[in-house]
Amino acid sequence: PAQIHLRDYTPWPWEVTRTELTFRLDPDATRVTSRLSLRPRPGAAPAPFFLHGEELALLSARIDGIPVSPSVTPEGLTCAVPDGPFTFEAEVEIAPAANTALEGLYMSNGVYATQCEAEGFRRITYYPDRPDVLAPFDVRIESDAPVLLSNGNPGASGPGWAEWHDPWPKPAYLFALVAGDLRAVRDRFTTRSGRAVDLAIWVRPGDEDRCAWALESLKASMRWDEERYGREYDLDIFNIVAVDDFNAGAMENKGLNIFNSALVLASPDTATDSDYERIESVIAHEYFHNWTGNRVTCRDWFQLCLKEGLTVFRDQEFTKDLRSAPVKRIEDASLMRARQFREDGGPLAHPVRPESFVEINNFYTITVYEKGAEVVGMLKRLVGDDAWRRGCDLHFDRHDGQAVTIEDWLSVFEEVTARDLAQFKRWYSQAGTPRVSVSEEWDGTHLTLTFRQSTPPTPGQPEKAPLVIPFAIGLLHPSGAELLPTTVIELTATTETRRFDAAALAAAKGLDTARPVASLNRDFSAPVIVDRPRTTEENAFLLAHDTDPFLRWDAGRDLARAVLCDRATGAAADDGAYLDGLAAVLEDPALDPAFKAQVLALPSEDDIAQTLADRGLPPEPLEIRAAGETQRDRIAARLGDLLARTHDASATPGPYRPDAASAGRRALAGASLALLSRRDGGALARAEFAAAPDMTRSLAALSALLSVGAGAAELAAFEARWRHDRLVMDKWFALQVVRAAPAEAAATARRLIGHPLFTWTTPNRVRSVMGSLAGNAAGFHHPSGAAYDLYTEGLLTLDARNPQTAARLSTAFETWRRYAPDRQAAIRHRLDRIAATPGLSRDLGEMVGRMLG
Ligand code: B3K
Ligand code: ZN
Repeated sequence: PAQIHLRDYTPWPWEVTRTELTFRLDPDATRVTSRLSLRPRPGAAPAPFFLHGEELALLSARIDGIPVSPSVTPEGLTCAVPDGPFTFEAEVEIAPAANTALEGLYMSNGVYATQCEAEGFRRITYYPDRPDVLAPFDVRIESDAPVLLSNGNPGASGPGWAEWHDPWPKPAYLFALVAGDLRAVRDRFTTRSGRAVDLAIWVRPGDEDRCAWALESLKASMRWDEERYGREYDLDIFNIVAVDDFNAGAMENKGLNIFNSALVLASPDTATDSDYERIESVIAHEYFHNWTGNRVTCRDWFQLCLKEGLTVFRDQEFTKDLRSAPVKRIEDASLMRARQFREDGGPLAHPVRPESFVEINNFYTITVYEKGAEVVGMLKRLVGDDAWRRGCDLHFDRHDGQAVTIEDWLSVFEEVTARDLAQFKRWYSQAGTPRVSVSEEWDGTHLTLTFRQSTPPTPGQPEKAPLVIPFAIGLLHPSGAELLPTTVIELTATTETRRFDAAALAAAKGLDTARPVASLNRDFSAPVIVDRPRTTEENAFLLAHDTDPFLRWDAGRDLARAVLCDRATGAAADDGAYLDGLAAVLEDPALDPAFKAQVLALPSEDDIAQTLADRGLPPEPLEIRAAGETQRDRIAARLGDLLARTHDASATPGPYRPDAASAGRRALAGASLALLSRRDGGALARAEFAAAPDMTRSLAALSALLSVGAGAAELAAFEARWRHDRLVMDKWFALQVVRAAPAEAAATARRLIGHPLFTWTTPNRVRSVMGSLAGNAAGFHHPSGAAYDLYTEGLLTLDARNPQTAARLSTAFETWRRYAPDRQAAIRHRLDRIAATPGLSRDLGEMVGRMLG
């Protein structure tokens, strides 16, 4: 399959001035007629007229009303066209009910829905399916379904038909259509300039009572974007539809967002606190795309991070404003370290702006999204809050209605700051996680810090150049007082040195001169690995005293990591300082319960595996699991009474409320309960499960029970109660696999795949079993190889139906080279088997090829 390269970009030689579509909906034979008004783009070089189109039956085509016979290939059509403006009309037939790939027009529980990003519109009709071709759309839908929706503002309608007009020129990837028996939960929002906007969330009958939170979140997002970025909504109506069968989380189609129902529907008895937080942030993310993505879009798919990195950054800011900024920063940094560093360090590493691809859907990655957001955050830190806002305003003013590039984005900041961002731009083109090693010299009065940056080679990029790294640091006096408040050092050369007069800083505070403790990369100011091993004493000190909450958490995490690595490699482990530090955090009344819960969590098994691999020690997943189990037992034994008090003090009496403070208390209660279960065999968890007032506590109790090998009766009771509820059942499927003992994980997953409620056609259900198996590291990598086999079979079964989701799940194998030779061979064998399978999709084929690379 062909590689597409950024360097080959050329604009399309025509412009579409209007797109008119008519849909006559039928599950097996939907007719789509299209009428495109075209004119040559001024200055365009002559080229053949080509329209994308895949899996379409072309029934007829006309140019300026005269029938033509285009030449058709599996990728599209070409035909001769006039020199000046002309219209192109086509009629095609498609079969939405047979579409299990969930790209283009498909059906979910009898509802018609679309997913066009990135290149799904070409499965609906012949079109220049590329993000730099923008047009206003007029859509007519004919169907006996009671609800007929498309983008933009509603036009005329009657029994069996409806028209929609979207005045804002948009690329085809933002097109959407929904039709079916849906119910609306409505509200209204008045923008600050006085435009009244009708809001509606469309769901299946029976789900109406689970929409309130999504609606609240939507209104909060609309308000926030006005206040923080001066951006208003621009249509009379904003629709959100929830569908059960969806490859991604949600999609920002203009005026008609389509969501995975798991990211819309919430009620206290069916959704957890994390679900509520996720829903709030994804509703915001898709809404924010209206400006960062829709009004200003991407020139080509290589620029994906232009909209995704920026929009993730914006939704992170939103969550920080609504909830706890430090806790959100810890969550985002953990995600980067757990998943993005892993991608950056393996065969799938790619720059935030990739330079080539086979299948663009394989590049909706944690690197493009989350590292993309980190790069935006560094830019903001470098230019400052004021220039940030002026730069964003200029970006929106200048590029409204355009499809632009990272160069365009950076140039507005160069303009408002008169600063050269050429070196900064390397963050977009250079893959891999930079390391900053820091060495210290103390001469009795001055502390000299030397920073050395390097980025390891990644596939296709053997040599790396130095980056601009905004590195936030602070200095603490051994008494715990802060000598140097957070200061951002801009590292630009491979080696940089900074000298601090610690004696003078101390004297200014009336303190004696003593060697300070450096607090490095505060607030995770740059997505780098800091190579400056901290001693146990330093970590304990920072955990107790740092003024930066992220670094306090990080120091605790470092203590835990060191203990777990020692245990997992059979070295003597001393957890005294770690346990003392945990106790102090739990006992500190000034700390936020959500923060305490974060400190109480052990690093993930994958984190330990990566840490060991970085030291040249092949990780052994079973040993890592055992190390964690031992450590949890020790925490429970040593801190049991404190945990019991913490648990009781974190109670949230009264009706469930999803706010951050209540959620934080429940998180701490849940984390304490899990540890306490190790002492009482699950007695308390059993009682809590029986009396659980909401899903958060029900699931926390069930999880605690399963992790101590109990909970069979509760699992059965849960199933009996929730059998009819697909979203709750996803949790039931997932939890059993995640909590299964290593030797039983594959068998548990196999049994669940045989469960009557399992189906390969709903991605959420597939992920709840397959994704959870990959998430159970000790089970996935069990030496029997049973999980590898099951996973391989699963990927192939899924690939035949839904290549995009299969390709995404295949990343479970991306770490294969970090393991010992026998395990490497075992995984390689399965990857080879997948690669050799006839009829493999382009999606999965590309992923496996890169992993074997
Ligand atoms: N833009 C969509 C993702 C589309 C996924 C295509 N494979 C959701 C989002 O990032 O907001
Ligand atoms: Zn997005």
